[in-house]
Amino acid sequence: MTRRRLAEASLGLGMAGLAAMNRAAADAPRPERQFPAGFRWGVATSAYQIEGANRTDGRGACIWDTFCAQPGKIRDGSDGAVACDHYHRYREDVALMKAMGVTAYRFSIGWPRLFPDGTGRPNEAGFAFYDRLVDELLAHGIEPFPTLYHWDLPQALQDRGGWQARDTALAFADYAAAVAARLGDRASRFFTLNEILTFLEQGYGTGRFAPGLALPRAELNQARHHAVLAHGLAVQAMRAAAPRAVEIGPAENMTTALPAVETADNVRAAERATRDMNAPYLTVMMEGRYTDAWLAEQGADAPRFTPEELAAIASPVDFVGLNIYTPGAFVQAADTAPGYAVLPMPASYPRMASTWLTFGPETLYWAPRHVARLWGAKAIYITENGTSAADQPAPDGTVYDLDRVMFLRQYLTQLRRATAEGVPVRGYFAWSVLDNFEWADGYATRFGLCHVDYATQKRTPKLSAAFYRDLIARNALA
Ligand code: IFM
Repeated sequence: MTRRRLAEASLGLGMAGLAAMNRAAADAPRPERQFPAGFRWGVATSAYQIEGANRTDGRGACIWDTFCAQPGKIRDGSDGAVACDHYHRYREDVALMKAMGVTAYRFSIGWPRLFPDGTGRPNEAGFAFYDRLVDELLAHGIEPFPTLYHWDLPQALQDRGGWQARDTALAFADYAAAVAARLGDRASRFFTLNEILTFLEQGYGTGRFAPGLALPRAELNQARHHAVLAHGLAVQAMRAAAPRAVEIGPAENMTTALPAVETADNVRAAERATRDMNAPYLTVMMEGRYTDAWLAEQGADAPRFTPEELAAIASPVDFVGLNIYTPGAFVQAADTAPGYAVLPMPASYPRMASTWLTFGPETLYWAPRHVARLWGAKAIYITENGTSAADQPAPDGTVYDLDRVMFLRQYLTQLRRATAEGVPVRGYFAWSVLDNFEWADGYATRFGLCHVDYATQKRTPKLSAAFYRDLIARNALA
C-alpha cells in the first residue's frame, strides 16, 4: 500500500460512522451553508511544536530548548527534541493533509535551523529541509504558507538581548529576506511573526513561556515595540529580496471585543474596544501610531520610538492573518469614556479542555469583521482556529472527539456568516493537523485533527479529521 493510500485508509473509510459521513459528502450542499468559490482550506503547525530533530543537520539552539531544560517550566517535563519527528516524517504528514483534501499548509520556518547563531553564517542543510517540504507540498497540490517566526528565537540572539534589543528586529529582517530569496520562487504568501501578543506577554511579561522573563513595564513595552518593528522591517526586506512579487502579512491573535447583545451601539463599542485593546500590537501595525489613550496610560513607561520606525511598522501588508480562539471581552456601549464597558465573564461561561479556552464561536465572525471595518483590510486569513480536547482513543483506536467537532462546526458557522456578509476572508487554517508540543503544557494537551502516539509516532485521524475532510469536499457546512 502506498503511503497516500495508508493515510486515506486510516481516515476511517469503512467504519460505520465515518462511512455515513462520507455518503453525506456526496449530497448537494445547501447554498446558505456554502463558502465562497476558491476559499482556501488549510491546516497549521509550527516548527518547534512538530519538527523535533533539534540537534540535526546543524540546527542551533533556540530559547525553547533552553527553557524546557529548566526544571518545572513544562508541565510534563518534556521538550521539543523529538516532538512529532516531522523533520523526518514530513512526507507522511503531507500525505495525511492530502487525504483530508486541504489545499493550503501554514508551517513555520525554524530560524535556528537556517541561522544557528541568529545572524551571519547560514546553514545550507536547514534551507534544504524547507526546500524539500515546499516541493513535497506543491507536488501534492497544497499551497505552502510559511510563517517566519513562531517563537523559536535563536538562543544566541537572546544572549545578545532578545526582543529587548532593537538589533533583534534588524536580524529578523535579514533572516526574513533570506527566506524570501530562497522560497519566494515557489511560495507566494508569507506570514511574518506569529502571535506577537502571546510570545511577548507570556515570554517577557509573565515568564510562563520562553525565555521566562517577567520584565518591568517599560522594558516590556520596548520589547513589544521591537517585535512590531521586526514585522514592518521584514515586510520591506522580503519584498526587496523575493524573486517575484509575494504577499505578506502578520498572523496575530488579536484581542477581540464582542458585543454582548448585538445592537448598533454595542457593535460600535466593540470595534472601539478592539482597537484600544490591541494598541501595541495590531493597531500600531495597521495605523502606524500608538493610540493616544495607550500612550497616556503607559506614561513614562511608553516605548521609545521614532517617526521612521512607526512608518516601517505600518509597511503596507497584503492581508491580515488572525488566530482565533477565545472572545477577549464582551462589551456594551457606555455614555462615559472610552465609550464601552467591559462586562465581567461569569464563572459558569463554557470552556474547552484548556481552561484559557473559553468557547466563543462568534469570535470567528466579529474578529474579521472588526479588522475589515477598522482598517479596511482587503484580505484576511484565519491563520489558526481549533481546540484542545481530552482525546481518549476508543478500544478500536479511533478518537471520537465530539467536542472538537462541535467546536469547529459552531465556529465555522460564524465564519460562514462573515463570508456571506462580504467580509473578505480568503482562507482558514485549522490548528492543528497533528497533536503536538503545546508549549508549557507539554504533550498532555492535544490540539490535533490527527492523534499522535508519541511512543510509536503513529498518526491516526480523529473524527474531527473526517468532519474537516467532508467540509472541504463540499466547501460548505453540512
Ligand atoms: O499551540 C498554540 C500555537 O503555537 C499558537 N496559537 C495557539 C495554539 C494553541 O495554544
